Amino acid sequence: MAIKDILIWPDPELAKVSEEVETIDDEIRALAEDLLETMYAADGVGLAAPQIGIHKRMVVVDIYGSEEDRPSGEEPLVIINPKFVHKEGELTWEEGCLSVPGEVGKVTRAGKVTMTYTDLDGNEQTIEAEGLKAVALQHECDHLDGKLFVEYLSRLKRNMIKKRMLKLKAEREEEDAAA
Ligand code: GNR
Ligand code: NI
Repeated sequence: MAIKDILIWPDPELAKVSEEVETIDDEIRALAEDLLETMYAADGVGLAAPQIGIHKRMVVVDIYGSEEDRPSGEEPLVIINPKFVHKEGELTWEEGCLSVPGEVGKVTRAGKVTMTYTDLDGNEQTIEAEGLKAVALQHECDHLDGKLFVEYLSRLKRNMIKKRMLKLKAEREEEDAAA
């Protein structure tokens, strides 16, 4: 298990389309552990593999954000090769993204979704979700297609965010060079 660095937008790695997972092996099980650990360390409610530079169609979601706050019986979702089979309604949510730290923006997505995916045991699963869970599933799946929530914002807002992210990245690079 390891906490991985999360890529910051804009980064060409975040814009790539991720590849289907063919077999669930030790590498995939280790990736699931890393995604969960990295998500919890960053206080996120979801994380997609491409955010840590791994272009596989795999995401984790835990809308409770931490193991302490999660009701008993609920487990974090480890989702492999997700596909939406149904979307309905609309829901506008103020979204953030661990790859766009400190920024938020309103995004309108489907309000209710049905998704199929493969779990870590190789079983096909179907889940229905609404509210934050539906938002998070759609946000994470967008990452697998190289899409971030900033793409739903106005060009003006997106450009302001891009400037701040470039500044943040430059500052971090300076810190790393000094270390
Ligand atoms: O932690 C996260 N919070 C969040 C809040 C509103 C809508 C979507 C999200 S997902 C985000 C974690 C993340 O960036 N996943 O890719
Ligand atoms: Ni995100």
